[in-house]
Amino acid sequence: MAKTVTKSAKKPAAKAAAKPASKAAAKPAPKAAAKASAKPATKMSAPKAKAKSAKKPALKLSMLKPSVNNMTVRVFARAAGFDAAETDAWGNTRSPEYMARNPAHLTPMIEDKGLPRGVLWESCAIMQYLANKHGLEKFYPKAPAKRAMVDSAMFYLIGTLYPYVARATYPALGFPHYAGEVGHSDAHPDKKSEAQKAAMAAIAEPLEVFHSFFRDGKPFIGGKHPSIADIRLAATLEFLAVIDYTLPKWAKEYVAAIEKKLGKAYAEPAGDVRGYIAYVRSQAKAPA
Ligand SMILES: N[C@@H](CCC(=O)N[C@@H](CS)C(=O)NCC(=O)O)C(=O)O
Repeated sequence: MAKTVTKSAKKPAAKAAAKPASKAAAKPAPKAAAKASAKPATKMSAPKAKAKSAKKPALKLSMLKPSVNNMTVRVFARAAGFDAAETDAWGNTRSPEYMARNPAHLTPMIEDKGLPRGVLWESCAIMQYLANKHGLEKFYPKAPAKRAMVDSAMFYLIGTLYPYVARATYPALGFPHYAGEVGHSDAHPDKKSEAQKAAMAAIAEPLEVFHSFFRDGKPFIGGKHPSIADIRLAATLEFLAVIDYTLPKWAKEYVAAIEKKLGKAYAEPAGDVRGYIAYVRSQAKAPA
């Protein structure tokens, strides 16, 4: 049975990331195990099924619980049945040890001996690599044309939708802005608020593109089953709760459908993001 173990690299002090209560490790039912339990438990069939389900690919993941970039890979790892060991990198991403391995100081990051530099970051690249390596076609189709649509949706998300989401939500989340942005500067708070509102207003258009173009009447971008692009999109939309963004009806139903389809594999990492959002909102409301 696949399992996901979380260990803390460094105690996140009083930081908010510590707040979201992480439930017990999710144990997704891997295909082989699920198949096995559906079969009558005869002496003949049981050992075979056991042998099949015993070897789940191991995964070493450095992550931050409140982040949707990290939630993406955490959901994927659970849904795909990896035996994932998660290390909480809160407060540790700029340490000399971490920077020596990952000069971009980013999470999520996986470690894998097969990689030229031993590590890999960027949520979409991690999912693509793991899906390629383990032949997870259900999440990442092999046929070039179908795969291209998943890739296009992910690049469009990272390049266009996510920057709007970040500009709109990071001030409320208490996350730092990128250098050069109004939110990062010492501009008047009115100017920062204007930029935040403009970003919020800009979200609707690319969001609709995911619906009308990429889903194109299908339940998910991946068709009947959520692909890695769907996991990436659903996780991204989670951040919008912090600014009370009104999602269109289709998007609410879409996220609910992904959560229903992936079950605990989605709900547990989403719980960490939602817990963090609930925490920052409670702090914002608290009297000074
Ligand atoms: N495009 C990247 C974004 C990764 C990212 O921004 N990670 C942030 C957390 S949301 C991080 O690890 N920041 C720590 C740091 O910069 O030190 C992805 O999708 O993985």
